[in-house]
Amino acid sequence: MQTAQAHKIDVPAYNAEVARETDAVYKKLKNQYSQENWEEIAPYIFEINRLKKEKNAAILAHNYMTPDVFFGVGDIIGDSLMLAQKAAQSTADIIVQGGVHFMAETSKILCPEKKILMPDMKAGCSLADAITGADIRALKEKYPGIPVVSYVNTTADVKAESDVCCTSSNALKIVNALGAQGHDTIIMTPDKYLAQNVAAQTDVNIIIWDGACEVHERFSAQDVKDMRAQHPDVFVLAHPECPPEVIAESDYAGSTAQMDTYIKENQPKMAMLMTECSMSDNIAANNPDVHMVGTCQMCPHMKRITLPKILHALQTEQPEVLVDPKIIPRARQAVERMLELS
Ligand code: CIZ
Repeated sequence: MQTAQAHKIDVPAYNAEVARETDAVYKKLKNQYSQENWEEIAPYIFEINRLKKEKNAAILAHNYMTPDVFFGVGDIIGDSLMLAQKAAQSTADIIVQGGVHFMAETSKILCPEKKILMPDMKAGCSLADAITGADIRALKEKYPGIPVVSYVNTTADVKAESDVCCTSSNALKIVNALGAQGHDTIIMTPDKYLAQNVAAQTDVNIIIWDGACEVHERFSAQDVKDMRAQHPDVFVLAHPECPPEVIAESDYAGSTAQMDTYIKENQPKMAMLMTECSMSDNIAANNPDVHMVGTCQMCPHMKRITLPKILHALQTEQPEVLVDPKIIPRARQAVERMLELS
């Protein structure tokens, strides 16, 4: 048996059965893990996948999970909203959230009957931390009648106080739909850059909250210029949580799901993603003909979710994410309103 230091977890040794069960994934990830690395990783993948079946559990793996988690144990992969929606449709009793805490709350909001496990409760988000339910109530008092649109990267409490949620892929649609309903002004929280990027594309006036993603705000327009100087043919895709000057220098702006689809469908020869590092690794594994280059930024919260912690959560069925049942219906209403409007 091997032991993971973080949680002193016993896993089977790397043997012929483990190799057989994990070989298909390793073939995909050969460029990312040495054989030696893989022999440490594969027993966790094997044991997690075994335990998932035994406990009727499903693992949600966000696009920012490392490739071992994303490809090795993820049952549902994608962006946070899609993960929560598919979790609600699944027949699993237990959901393990490969992602950050607000995502686990979103899963609980959409499937309150399921047990939602969070492998590391400290996996937070600078955007979710940037605003509280009390802040939204204060905004509503200050600007009566102005609808509040909150990004899905928020706590359940914030969603419950908001009129409608948005994702980075549908934010513009939601704002324009509210505009078409006669609202010439809306409040957008908590991401100032997403709000500025939407404001540049709409006539609706946007009151902007001062939050930012600690990962995406680190990118600069100079990063793009430097990469183009080295690789004039590079195709640059940026996440809308990046500052507007980064978006202006890029060839395409979109959510993680939109970037993924763009690369799949267009197969640029060379691409750079202005987003979290693991997204580039996962895209590279899925698109071997696209040469991924450039800089990326690591999210320290996403990187808290590791195979040993996922295994520990599954074994102990802890820690569980709970949301106040009084909050759930109102938070769900804001998510459902978003789905109607988009
Ligand atoms: O909602 C998500 O999953 C995040 C954090 C970003 C995106 O673009 O998918």
